[in-house]
Amino acid sequence: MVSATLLLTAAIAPLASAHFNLEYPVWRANTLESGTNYSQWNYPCAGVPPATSTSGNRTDWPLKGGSVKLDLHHPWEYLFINLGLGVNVTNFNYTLTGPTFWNVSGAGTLCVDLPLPKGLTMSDGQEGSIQVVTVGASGSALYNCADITFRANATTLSKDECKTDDKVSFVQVKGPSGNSTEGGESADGKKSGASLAGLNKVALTAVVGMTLSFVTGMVL
Ligand SMILES: [Cu+2]
Repeated sequence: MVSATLLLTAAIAPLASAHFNLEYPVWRANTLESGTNYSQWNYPCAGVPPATSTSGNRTDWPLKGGSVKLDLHHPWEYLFINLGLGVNVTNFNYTLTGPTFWNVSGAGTLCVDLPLPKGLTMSDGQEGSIQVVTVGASGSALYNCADITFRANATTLSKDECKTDDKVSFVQVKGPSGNSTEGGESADGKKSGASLAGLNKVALTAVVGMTLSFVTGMVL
């Protein structure tokens, strides 16, 4: 005989563990912690202000792009990872999952090395923020941000630190060009070369139109 309390606990547990963690670069704050005013439903950064010179997290990130590590708790989501430049970013106008976004399946760790869009050259000490957006079945989005400083001596995470779980995979949704590796237009109209380090290792099926190409066994 299972008690009503136990059943209720079992029903609530998935909600409590929902949403996602931005593990790297270190997020602005733990937006899943109770007792805060943060909510991942809030655009653009879950209600968490950016790091300042005296408070908050700011991670050194390589000049040409770096690692992004997520702990995903939902069975699937559409994923957008964006970059904005400056100390107090208001416009996350570069897409790092470009030219469109990813369709992610499976809960668990997703870790990828993301190159910057083509033509975007950073110098040592420049600041920016990474915004991670996930969209679920309802069309509502969840947000988390991490503040970064571009550093010439920063490196991507090691292979040991940056492993995607076997049960997690993603598909890059094709842009109108039908070729996800040749870049597209970002919000500000600049070319965003979407040359994904990881996807380049995989033979993508070039299909014209808004179609999906399945990527399995991502080892990044
Ligand atoms: Cu959730």
